[in-house]
Amino acid sequence: MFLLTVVLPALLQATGLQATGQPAAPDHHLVSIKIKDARSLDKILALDLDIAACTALELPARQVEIIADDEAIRRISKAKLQYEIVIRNLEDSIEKRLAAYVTPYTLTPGIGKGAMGGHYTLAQMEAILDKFNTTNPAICAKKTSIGKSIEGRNIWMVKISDNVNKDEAEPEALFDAIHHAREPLSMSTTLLFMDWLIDGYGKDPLASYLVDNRELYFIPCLNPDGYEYNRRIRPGGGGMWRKNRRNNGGGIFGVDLNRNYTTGFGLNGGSSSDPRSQVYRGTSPFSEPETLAIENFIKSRNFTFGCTTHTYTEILLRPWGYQRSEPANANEYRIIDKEATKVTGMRAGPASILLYIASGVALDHYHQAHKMFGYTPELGTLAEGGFWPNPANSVNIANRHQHMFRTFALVAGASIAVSSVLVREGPGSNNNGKVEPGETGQVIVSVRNDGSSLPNTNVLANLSTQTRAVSISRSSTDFGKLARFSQSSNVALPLEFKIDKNFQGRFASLKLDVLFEGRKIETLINLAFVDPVIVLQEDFEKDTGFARSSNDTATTGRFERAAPQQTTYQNRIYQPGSDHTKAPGSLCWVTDALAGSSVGSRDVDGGKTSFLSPLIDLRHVNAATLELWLYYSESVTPGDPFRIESSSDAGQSWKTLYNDSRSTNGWTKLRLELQGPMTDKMQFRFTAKDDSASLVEALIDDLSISGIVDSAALSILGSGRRNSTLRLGFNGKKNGLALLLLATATAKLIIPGIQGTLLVDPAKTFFSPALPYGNKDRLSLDILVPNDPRLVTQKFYCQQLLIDGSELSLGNRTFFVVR
Ligand code: 0X9
Ligand code: CA
Ligand code: ZN
Ligand code: CA
Repeated sequence: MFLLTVVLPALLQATGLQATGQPAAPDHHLVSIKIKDARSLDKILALDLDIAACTALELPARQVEIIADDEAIRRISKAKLQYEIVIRNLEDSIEKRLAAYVTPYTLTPGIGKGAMGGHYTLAQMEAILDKFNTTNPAICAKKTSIGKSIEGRNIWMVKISDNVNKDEAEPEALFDAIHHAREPLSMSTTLLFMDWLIDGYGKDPLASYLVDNRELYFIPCLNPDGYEYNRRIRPGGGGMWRKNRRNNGGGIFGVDLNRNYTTGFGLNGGSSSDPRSQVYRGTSPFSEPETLAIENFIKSRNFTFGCTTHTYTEILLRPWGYQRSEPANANEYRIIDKEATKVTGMRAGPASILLYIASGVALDHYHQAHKMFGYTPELGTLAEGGFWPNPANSVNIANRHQHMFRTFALVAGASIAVSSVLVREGPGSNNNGKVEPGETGQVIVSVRNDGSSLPNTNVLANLSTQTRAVSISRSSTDFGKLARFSQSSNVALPLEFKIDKNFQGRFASLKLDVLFEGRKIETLINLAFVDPVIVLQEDFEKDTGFARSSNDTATTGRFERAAPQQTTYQNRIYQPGSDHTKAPGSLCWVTDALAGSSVGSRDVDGGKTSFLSPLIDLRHVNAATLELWLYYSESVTPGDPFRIESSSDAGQSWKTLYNDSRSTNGWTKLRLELQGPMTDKMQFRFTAKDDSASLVEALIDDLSISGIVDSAALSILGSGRRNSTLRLGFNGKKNGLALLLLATATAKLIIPGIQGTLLVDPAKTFFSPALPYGNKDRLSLDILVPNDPRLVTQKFYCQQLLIDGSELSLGNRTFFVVR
């Protein structure tokens, strides 16, 4: 018996027969069909083709990707649709592609490697769920079966929360995956989110908060039969089975589980009554044990949120699916969309409007029958491997969508955010727009709840001072329990502080904490009493260590430092014919400088492209801002955003400073405030991407960093690479002289008659000739790093000695390392 069950499927497969006694299904091809107008989409839908992905309908270059056998291709061509076979023999081609990845890979160290072409098998998923539980039983429950599939497999559910075996009064969210058997990434992305919660508990503040304050339920494989079937027909990955394994008779199998829900069942042509169809809805709502199991499970709980994950297209869908309109609370959905897509810039909207009508789908049912928020993310792109991405791409896709999962878990309950923090002069001030020594200042805080329930605690704002000369006269605002999807501000009674009238400093800082449910959102408030100055300026005419990222996924239009050529499309200049710097400047960072020979050539395509600054030491800069000139063109609205991020830990984590899909229609100056304490590992990243079919061009030029610095400041821009330029920015005094101290060792010496501290070892210091400031109060000096291998890894410490008449002062110490 044992032998039979193991050998029989393999034998049947070898002879081209399946266990049903039917000949193996013919291979499929990936076909892309152009949509010229609404009628051609209707035509495609009427042909009942197997749709794999669909570009959002409002885009100019719309297309639908179809999984088609030879017979389907004949129907497409008979219908006179314009099509292209993108991948022939899809399954074979995927299997080969995945087999080429011999290196073992893990999604995270916590989750092992996938045995199905890098994707997890059902048995592996079960083992992973068991491991989650055994290593962390306090917050991750044992897997529980919510029912059996049509072939008798268990449908597993796992709960993650604190006091996990108790039913607590915490907001509940549901995450399910694998409604469709061929969408393994929906499972692995969900498992990665679970892993992050469990592993991050007690370490990561957000993971800990979510585990402590939510009850999160996971069903990572709703369709185990279909999933196992794919493994049987394609053990190395690449199976194209979508539905469950219902025997419809006549050798025809499967019901589309995502057409089998009551809400909208069978309406508006969004499903099929033909058992052969890929969107066969079944004989009645919940005719299938899998959908019935999840429905009964949802009825037994009190969910406010349901995320039912699919692949692919890289789009976020919400109700309605079955009719072309939005539900009454579309505004609440829009608030969630905005946060959920912040990291990826994914397009979000009603499924029926963005894609096509699909009826009897889970997201509509979650919304209508269970009053949940219902979302379907469609993860990944064809370029990344479609339904069966390579391991490297899977890791990428799963990681970049984690912010969305975290957002969903958050908005299932209260999700408090600070909308704005404004500082203005208080009563009795001189009304010059600046809070100055001797005056009172006010802080106006606006907070909002972007989530679907009241917080458990009141929301408080607390003002404290970081500077001794500032005293706080009103330190806290109580916003009460902020209602769901509401905003509030303390404008009627602002927080108040006073600055000592004898305060001599250039700069003071305050801290504002917004507190709720044991969480804290910190905002630093900078008060400047002198004007900020430019510390570093970069026109990109030389190589100062800015470099393109090695993680680019774009296939064309990647960033380079070059002189741009003009590109025009429909009378609009997408790429200007010159940089922003005054002549003789000519270079800037641009997404392929050459003019495209035709529309869409040489612009960003097929993914993202980034360039990064070198690491910059900005510890001496207060209230720092990044200024730059941007020229951004995107042919559709809303299109792909251009993003600027900062890191204070050498690129380990990033904070978004700018994320906007709007075209700038010319060179535009951006001024971006850098929050938080500056470090010696500051870095900036600039990213253009084109996930949708549109024309994208981005150019950056004339960048500068400004802030408030003490006397004799010195800043360095450069990678330290041999033969590259190091740019030194000196801040001093008009008519003064700057001396550069360059040393190989540090010290800490007070020298009588000199202000400040000597921070380099005088015995190991070189002095530059004196540099005259003339009629400016800043200087820029470029040094070419010598091409001397003996200097590699040598660290040089630098300090400015400023000579201003008879006054001498020493500034901050900074450094560079030769590479
Ligand atoms: O068709 C589906 O079930 C989903 N797409 S998939 O390619 N993963 O099969 C989309 C469901 C919701 N979409 C619409 N109502 N259009
Ligand atoms: Ca709990
Ligand atoms: Zn799907
Ligand atoms: Ca330039």
